[in-house]
Amino acid sequence: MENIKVRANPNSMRIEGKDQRTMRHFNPYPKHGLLFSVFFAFMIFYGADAYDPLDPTGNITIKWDVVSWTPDGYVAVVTMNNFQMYRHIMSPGWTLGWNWPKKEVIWSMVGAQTTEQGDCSKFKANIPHCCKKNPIVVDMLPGVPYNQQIANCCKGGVVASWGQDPAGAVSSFQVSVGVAGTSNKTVKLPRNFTLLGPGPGYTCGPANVVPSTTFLSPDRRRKTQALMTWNVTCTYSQFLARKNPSCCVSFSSFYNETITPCPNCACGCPNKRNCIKSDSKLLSRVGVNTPRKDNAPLLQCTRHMCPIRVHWHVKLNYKDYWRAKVAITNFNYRLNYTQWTLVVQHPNLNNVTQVFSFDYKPLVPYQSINDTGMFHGMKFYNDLLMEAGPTGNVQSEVLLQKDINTFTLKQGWAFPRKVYFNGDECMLPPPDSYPFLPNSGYMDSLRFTVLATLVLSVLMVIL
Ligand SMILES: *[C@@H]1O[C@H](CO)[C@@H](O)[C@H](O)[C@H]1NC(C)=O
Ligand SMILES: *[C@@H]1O[C@H](CO)[C@@H](O)[C@H](O)[C@H]1NC(C)=O
Ligand SMILES: *[C@@H]1O[C@H](CO)[C@@H](O)[C@H](O)[C@H]1NC(C)=O
Ligand SMILES: *[C@@H]1O[C@H](CO)[C@@H](O)[C@H](O)[C@H]1NC(C)=O
Ligand SMILES: *[C@@H]1O[C@H](CO)[C@@H](O)[C@H](O)[C@H]1NC(C)=O
Ligand SMILES: *[C@@H]1O[C@H](CO)[C@@H](O)[C@H](O)[C@H]1NC(C)=O
Ligand SMILES: *[C@@H]1O[C@H](CO)[C@@H](O)[C@H](O)[C@H]1NC(C)=O
Ligand SMILES: CC(=O)N[C@H]1CO[C@H](CO)[C@@H](O)[C@@H]1O
Repeated sequence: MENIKVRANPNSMRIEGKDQRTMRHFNPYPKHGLLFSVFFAFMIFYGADAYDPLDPTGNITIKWDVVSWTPDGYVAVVTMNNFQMYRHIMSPGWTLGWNWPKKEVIWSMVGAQTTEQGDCSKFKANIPHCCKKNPIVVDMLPGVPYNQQIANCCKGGVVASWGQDPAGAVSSFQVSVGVAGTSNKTVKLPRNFTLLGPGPGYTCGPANVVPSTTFLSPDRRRKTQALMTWNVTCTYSQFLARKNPSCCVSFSSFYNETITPCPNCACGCPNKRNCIKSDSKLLSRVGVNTPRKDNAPLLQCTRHMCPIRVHWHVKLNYKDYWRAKVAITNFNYRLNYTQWTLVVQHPNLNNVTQVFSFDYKPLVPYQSINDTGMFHGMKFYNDLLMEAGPTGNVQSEVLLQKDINTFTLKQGWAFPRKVYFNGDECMLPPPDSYPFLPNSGYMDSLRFTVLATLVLSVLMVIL
């Protein structure tokens, strides 16, 4: 799969020079040019800030609902809502930490636990669940006894993305806090929230008291209200999560034999030290696929050294439609991607007619621009992207209706502007390396289409 041959064509040098120029002037957003320039300026100044242009309001909100006051504190239900459209928290799940402002302790928890108890030597009879000033909480694994569960708990910290599965985009636990305030006047909010999910990347704001949540009884006939509610909002920044991208994109087309590979070292070449060749004998060893505690990957050696490659192939050009093929390949021998998502930005996604073998959902982050969509696997069919190897890929085709005014095969128009895998932006090849239409572009592609159609009809007659 990985050994993509790029045909070197010395005759194309002159043409390439010319096209590079046009490519630089090619603006995929003619109408929104200013908007995007302002936006890029913003990105340069606030590069480290957690702002995702394709999901501008994406966040994880952690809500504490005090459901009862106790003699020395309170019981709260903590609910984590993942409002990010396409960034889920995959196994091994979230880790949530905070600091107690005073001498609070956790008497007990339901549906989650702290990783350490800390020093509870001050307590004689009842021993708290956790006495640390900075408790670190993790979800329980599925299958804990029923009396240790609450709704939306015990999923091993796995939380779906809002765009893929709103019902699964929530995780909850209950905490009983002692040596704390016992009324809405005396309670002190926990501080300095940290969220790992499962790696770094999230930054949490301060807790803020918000209007109390109202709950509807299961029969929906009675409303109850939390005694007090506070919210914490956490946002993700890929920049904080990792130095290098974690995926890259390659391109090909029916109108040019060139395959534009992922950029070299797209995901950082220091990885190369520990990579493993796809024909290595080590691969037949038992345990080579076993995930590590620290999630360290075992990558197949490639020129890009990315765990994920997304390939976009412009496959066919019909009269009113065109068709692209999308393939995602996993190069990590130690990771199965569950509930993976692929986000693509392309101006023609406003006219997606059919998506084969993936689910598709348009994302409309700005009311006026419908150019972004999310692909994800079909449940029980290809929502699991298997570890590197012969089964480590998923693929689909997309049929798009042409808008005659904008459709073109020139200047790389048919390739995506942005690609995200699991919420992280993938590195695209440099624009001047895109497969481009031979000079007599339109006629050639027409001839090719006619030829291809002819061959296809002949084949169909024969078969
Ligand atoms: C968090 O996301 C929700 C849902 O998109 C949005 O309504 C809310 O304003 C966001 N909060 C912040 C602080 O961005
Ligand atoms: C607090 O978080 C909940 C989701 O957990 C959200 O529905 C609510 O709008 C938030 N409140 C405020 C004021 O942000
Ligand atoms: C929270 O973090 C800030 C600095 O990051 C620190 O000054 C402050 O003491 C911390 N608060 C608590 C309660 O630990
Ligand atoms: C605190 O609770 C009392 C009733 O127990 C209520 O009247 C008051 O508005 C609450 N204050 C806040 C800040 O929620
Ligand atoms: C991936 O999933 C398959 C099937 O569920 C399993 O056999 C394999 O061990 C998993 N691989 C990893 C790396 O977890
Ligand atoms: C966006 O485009 C999709 C087709 O990809 C269409 O189904 C959807 O209705 C469009 N949404 C808006 C708000 O234009
Ligand atoms: C195919 O595209 C490449 C650029 O990636 C270009 O160098 C080459 O000349 C193109 N081939 C033809 C036949 O035009
Ligand atoms: C050819 C075609 O269907 N064009 C439509 C593409 O989508 C835009 C907006 O979503 C419509 O206005 C076009 O008619």
